[in-house]
Amino acid sequence: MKTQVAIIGAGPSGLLLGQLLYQNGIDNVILERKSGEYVLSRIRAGVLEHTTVQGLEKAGAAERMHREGLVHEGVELVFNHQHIRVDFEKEIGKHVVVYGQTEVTRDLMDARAATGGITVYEAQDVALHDIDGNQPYVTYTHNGETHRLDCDFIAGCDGFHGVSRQSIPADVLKTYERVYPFGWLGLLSDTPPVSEELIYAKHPNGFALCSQRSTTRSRYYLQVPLSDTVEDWSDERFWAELKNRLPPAYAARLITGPSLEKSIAPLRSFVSEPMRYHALFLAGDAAHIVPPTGAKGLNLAAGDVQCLADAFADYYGNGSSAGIDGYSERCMKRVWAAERFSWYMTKLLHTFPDGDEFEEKMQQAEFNQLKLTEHAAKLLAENYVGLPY
Ligand code: FAS
Ligand code: PHB
Repeated sequence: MKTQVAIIGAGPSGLLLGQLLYQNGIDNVILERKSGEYVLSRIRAGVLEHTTVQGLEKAGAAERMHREGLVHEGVELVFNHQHIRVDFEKEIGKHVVVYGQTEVTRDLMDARAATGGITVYEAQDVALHDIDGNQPYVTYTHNGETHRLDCDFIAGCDGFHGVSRQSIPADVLKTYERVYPFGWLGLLSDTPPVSEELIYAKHPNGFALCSQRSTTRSRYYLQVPLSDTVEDWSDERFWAELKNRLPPAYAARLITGPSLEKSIAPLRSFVSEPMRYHALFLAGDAAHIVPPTGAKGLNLAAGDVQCLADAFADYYGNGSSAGIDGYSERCMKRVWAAERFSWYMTKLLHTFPDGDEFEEKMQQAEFNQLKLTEHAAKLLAENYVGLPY
């Protein structure tokens, strides 16, 4: 089989890239290790920046998001029961849309199926070949048979544990990493959200986040030690600890119910440079990871992919390689800005096991800055709603 761009991974990055390439008349094939059902079963992000909304509109996959997504014009920060509301519309005249990654993925899958785009699910043993030569190709096995996919370029959209980043020689790749000494225990429930807007709460016991998927489905998170497992946390224990960490007024009106899903995600900041190696281009979690405190992971991926689609459109449409040659440098500016913001929000709102009283005072002073100075709140709003790609 031959195509112009071979895409590895059918998460949001791969699917959005596939759609944007289709819109530009660029042939592409997606190879995904798991089944479509498995990909949809993963509960992840919930907040879409305006550039991600634009990407879905360009991909022809925004109709249900506009119909069902919830426009949020602000967010609440609670610091040991002191409140701040950061008003996006007042500070920067923009908003975010709350719409689950699962639904984004479903919409992109449906849009791709409507175009007849080829996605090979359960493609095993994907391997990249001749990426620094003049005849790059990918091999994989499917239903016990080995296949070869010849291509001009390979887009590594296969996430943090994928094969693409590992295909770049170690002496070429530079990586940066910070692993945080805690994880997030997430719970999904068919209960009405405790508040209209998201609440990021810092408490001596640890961080808590109140998010949502709709007016009847909520998503909550608790900071937990890395040694904890989901089995340590019954629904009852989760709800009781969430109430501990929320201000009394919210705790009193929290509606609890059975969990639909519970999982623990580790938190790390990670960047690998460059995001291009000859015919191979990395996008999304394959290239970088952010702690979810800044709601950036999915949105960074969407920004990478829009850059990459523009670059391929320039190459195939105008014969210019300026976009693909400048891809990594252009993405890195936004990636590092998002890494900084996600690290900042994580440092501000979590209780660090090795933190001392000085750290606590620094967190309180930072929170006071947000409460008392206009430009601090404006800067947070600009970063949360999303920087241009
Ligand atoms: P993904 O990891 O989503 O997709 C990569 C795809 O490639 C997967 O389907 C995988 O099966 C496939 N793949 C991997 N190796 C392969 C191989 N060798 N061959 C073929 N296919 C292969 N972000 C937020 O903004 N907010 C959150 O709350 C949040 N929570 C998260 C919770 C967890 C547990 C995780 C892991 C991430 C979370 N994220 C969150 C970040 C997440 O949303 C990512 O940013 C987003 O999924 C990035 O999308 P992709 O780059 O497509 O990577
Ligand atoms: C979510 O709804 O899953 C979510 C929202 C905001 C975050 C992280 C996760 O910062």
